Amino acid sequence: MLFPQESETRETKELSGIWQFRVDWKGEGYTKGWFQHPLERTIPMPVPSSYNDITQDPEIRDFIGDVWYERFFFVPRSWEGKSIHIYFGSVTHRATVYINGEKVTQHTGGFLPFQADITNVVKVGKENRVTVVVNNILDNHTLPPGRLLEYNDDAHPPGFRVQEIGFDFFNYAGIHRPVKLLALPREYITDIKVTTNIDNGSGIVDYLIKPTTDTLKVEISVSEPYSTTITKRHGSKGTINIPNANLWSPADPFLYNLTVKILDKHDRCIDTYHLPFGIRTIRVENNHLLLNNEPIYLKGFGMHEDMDIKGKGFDNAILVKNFNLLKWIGANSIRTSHYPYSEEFMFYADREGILIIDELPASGMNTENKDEKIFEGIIDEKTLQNHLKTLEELIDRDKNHPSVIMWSIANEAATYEKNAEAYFLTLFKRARELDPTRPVTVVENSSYSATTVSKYVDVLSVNRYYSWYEDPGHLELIEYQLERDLRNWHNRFKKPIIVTEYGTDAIPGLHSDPPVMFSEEYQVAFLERYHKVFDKLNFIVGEHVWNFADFMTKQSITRVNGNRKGIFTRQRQPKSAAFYLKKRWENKK
Ligand code: BDP
Repeated sequence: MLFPQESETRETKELSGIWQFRVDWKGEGYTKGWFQHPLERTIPMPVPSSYNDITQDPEIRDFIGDVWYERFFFVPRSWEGKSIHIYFGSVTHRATVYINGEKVTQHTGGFLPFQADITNVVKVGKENRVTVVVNNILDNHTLPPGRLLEYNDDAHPPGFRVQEIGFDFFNYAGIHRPVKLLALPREYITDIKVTTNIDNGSGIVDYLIKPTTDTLKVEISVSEPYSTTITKRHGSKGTINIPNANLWSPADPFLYNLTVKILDKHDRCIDTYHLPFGIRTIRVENNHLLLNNEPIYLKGFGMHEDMDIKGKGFDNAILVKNFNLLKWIGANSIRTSHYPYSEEFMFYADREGILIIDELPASGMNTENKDEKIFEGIIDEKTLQNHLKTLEELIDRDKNHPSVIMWSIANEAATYEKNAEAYFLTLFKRARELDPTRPVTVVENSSYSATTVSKYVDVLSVNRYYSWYEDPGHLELIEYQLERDLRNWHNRFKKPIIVTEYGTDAIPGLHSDPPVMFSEEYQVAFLERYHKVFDKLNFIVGEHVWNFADFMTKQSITRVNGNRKGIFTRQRQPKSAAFYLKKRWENKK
């Protein structure tokens, strides 16, 4: 599926704005046919946004179940004869979409786009109604997994239930990313795949174009920005050689343009799509991660899509601000912890030269119950099938982004369980089949000796919290414990390591010397000690601090209005550690 864009032959219409919204308190919307008529008793709700923090009603914030969204829109007369589609950047976690009361699609998975052909259900030149039912319930088969806990004891009133989650971010829900109408020609380009290689300074570009009908003529051309065409070819697949290519890298995120056209038998253009692409390679060799055959060291963060009021709702101001901060602090990479981010984010990363570890929404595949084995009957075949489907959707969406340098299959799963091995091996195989050009990893909090999975990764990814969750307050133990641990990982697997999480909560304005936990000084001292170890070990190829910014979580006794491990506050203001990191990263190659 291609990202919706305007072109010589394509039109889009944003359906973002204020929609009507109704909570289905009794779970009766489907049976009562709410989709058949305009919704009654609604309240206004912005799209895109999470709905949780918009009202003053705690029952809406913490609601479990279906909520209904609706808006009216015109399909202009000029769209007569076009192929008309509706695109959702993401709806979290499950969506059912109706147009004028007719069901057009449903989608499970809250962090990836979907699209439906609505040509036959929309009224052209008239007003139409779109209704979206959004469900936020997570179970053992969803990604991320969760469990609906229905209490049946004396301590809780009848019917009391909570959505249990094993991941550490607020379970925001709603229409989180832009909704768009697309008017395409009747025959159009459905997919483009570009992979690149380098040979003696030349860029080798393989392309594969899929039109709606295979027999349609395809024409492609490659150009440099603001410059003339370098080459023009016919055919839906081929290889282009670009001598003295400008390679894409964080230092110079150079993007070429690929213009794809399909032509009718008189060579008249039917459809045009413009894809920016970068020429670069990424691979692992011995202890190194090589970008364009040169070792690269990752400096950056695990992040979240998270903000005051809008929750996980996409916002251009936050997108640009986040990237400005990444640049300001000297970061060159991030991990999309713990789910795929918006497509807008991915395009922006291509442009800005930020490397991305692209993570699936598989966080929380573990249990705190020592007697339970989650990969024995809880996470099962059905979960695996859903995990595979989500992997396929992710690679399909993000395959052309030069910024994406690695796929992360999961975060902190119970990889020490025996059954985890076969589960993850299936996913690794599929990832490599779909994309043999990028390394694959799984982010671990297991020990080097217990994991059954890390032997299959290309790069080891480990999260470590010495002197925070382990031996809290004992900064002096960091070097001893961390060095020993990282050496053990390397000795067993002989692969490069990215420390994908390390960090402490820091409350801005809380100062303490000597440093104590939760102070800004403790966060700085903690990072300094970790960095001493990283700088000593030549198999460490990246440091991703947890987290870029403070973010909301479920309420708990270890969370002071969310997770405060941000280097920036939730409002994107720097804590002391931001200035320390800026100094380090600007000087570290
Ligand atoms: C790690 C998780 C991350 C949490 C972090 C923390 O991967 O999602 O937010 O710990 O506790 O275990 O701050």
